Amino acid sequence: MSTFAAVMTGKGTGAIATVQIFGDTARDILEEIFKPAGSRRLKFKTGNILLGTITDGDETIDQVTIGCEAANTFAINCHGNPLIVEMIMQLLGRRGATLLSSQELLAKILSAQQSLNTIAIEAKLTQLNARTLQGTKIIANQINGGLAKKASDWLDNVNTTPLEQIAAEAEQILRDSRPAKLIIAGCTIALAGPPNSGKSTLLNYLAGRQKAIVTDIEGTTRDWVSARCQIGPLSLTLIDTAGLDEKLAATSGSSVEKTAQERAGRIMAEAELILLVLDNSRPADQLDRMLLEKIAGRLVPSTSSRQALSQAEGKVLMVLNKSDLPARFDPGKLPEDFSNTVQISAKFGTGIKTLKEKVLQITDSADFDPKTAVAFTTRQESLLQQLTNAKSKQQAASIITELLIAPLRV
Ligand SMILES: Nc1nc2c(ncn2[C@@H]2O[C@H](COP(=O)(O)OP(=O)(O)OP(=O)(O)O)[C@@H](O)[C@H]2O)c(=O)[nH]1
Ligand SMILES: [Mg+2]
Repeated sequence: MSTFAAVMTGKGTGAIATVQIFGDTARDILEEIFKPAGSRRLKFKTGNILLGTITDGDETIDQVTIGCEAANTFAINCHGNPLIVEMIMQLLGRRGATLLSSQELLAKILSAQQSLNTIAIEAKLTQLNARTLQGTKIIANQINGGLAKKASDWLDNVNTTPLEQIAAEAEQILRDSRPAKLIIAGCTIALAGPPNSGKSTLLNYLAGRQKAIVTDIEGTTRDWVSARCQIGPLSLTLIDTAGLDEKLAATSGSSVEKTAQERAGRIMAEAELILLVLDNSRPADQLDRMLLEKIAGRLVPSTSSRQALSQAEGKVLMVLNKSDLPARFDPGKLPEDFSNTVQISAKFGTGIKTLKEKVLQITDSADFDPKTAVAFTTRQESLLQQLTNAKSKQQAASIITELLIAPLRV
C-alpha cells in the first residue's frame, strides 16, 4: 500500500495552492487530518467538494476545500502561503505519504491509467514544460499519430516488414527529433566574436530592449547577459558573451578578463548555435581567423581544425555586422568552407530578416510539420537507436513493445 503527495502549483506565494494526494491510503489519511465545516457531513465520494480544516492534533493548519477527483485521488486547495503549504506537506509525510515533485506524482497517476500507452504518458508529462505552442502541438500529435502510431504499425507488421526498412524509418525519426527537440525545449544561441563587433547591439535588437550595455570601448561586456526572443517556432535564449581576445586576457593581467574569456568559451561549447559576429567595417585580421578556427576546435576538439571547421559549420553562423558602414572586411581571407554567412546592421536592423531565416534553416525548424513522428524523451531516443541495430525480428519486436508499453521509471 502506498500513497503519494505533491504540491501541484508553482513555487512562491499565491492566493491558493493545490496539494494533490494519490494512493491506496489517501482517503484514510485525509479522514484523520480533515475536519469538515458545519454539521452536514459530505463524504469523500468522487465528484464531491468538501469544505473544512486541516488539523494536526489540536492545531488547525488551514481552512481548505478538498476536491474528490477519484476514489484514490484528492486535491487539497489551501491558502497559498508557502509556510502553510509546507506544513500540510510535512503532515502528509508524517502520516505515511511519500512526498514527490508535481511531475513525479503526475507520472504515478498517469501510469495507473491502464488505457494510456507509455508514449502518451510521456507526452502528457513533457507537454507541461514545452516552451512554444508549436512544441505542445508536436508532442500532442505523438499520442495517437506520430511516434505511437509508427510504433504500433511496426508491431502489427513486424513479420512482413524487412528489418532494414524499420531501421531506416527509426533513423529518420531520430533525425527529425533534433529540430523537434529545439522547438519543444527551446534553443540556446551564443553571440560570440572579437571585442566591439556589435554582439551586445545585436542582442538588444533581437530582444527588442536595451538589455546589454553598448559602448565603443573594447571589452564592454564581461559577464554574460541573456535575453529571450522568439524566431518562428523557436523560443530562443540569446547569450551575449565577452569579446574573444586572448591577448586582452593575457596582457591585462586581470583575473576578471581571464574568467570572462573562459566563460565565453564554455557558453559557446554548450550552445546549440553560435552567431559569430564580425565587424564588416574593418579588414579581416589574424584575430578573426583565429576565432573561427578556435570556435570550430572547441566544438569538435578531437579533430584537426580544418576538418573541425566544416563539421562545426552547421552550428556556426557568421554574422558580418555594421553593413551600414563602408565594407572593408574581406571574407576571402577566412577559411573558404565557412559558407553560412549573413550581412547585417545591428544598429539599424538591416538584414535581420535574413538572419532569422538562416537561424531557422540551420536548425531545420523552418516549416517543421508538427505531425512528423519524433522522439521527445531520452528513453524513446535510446530505444530507437537500439532499433536501428536490431539483429532479428524478435529483438525488434521486443524493443518496439518496450517503446509502447514499458512502465515509466519515476
Ligand atoms: N555603425 C554601426 N555601429 C555599430 C553597429 N553595431 C554596433 N555598433 C557600434 O559598435 C560599438 C560596439 O558595440 P557593442 O554592441 O558594444 O559591441 P560588443 O561586440 O558587444 O563589444 P564588447 O562587449 O566590447 O565585446 C558601439 O559603439 C556600437 O554602437 C552597426 O551595425 N553599425
Ligand atoms: Mg558587448
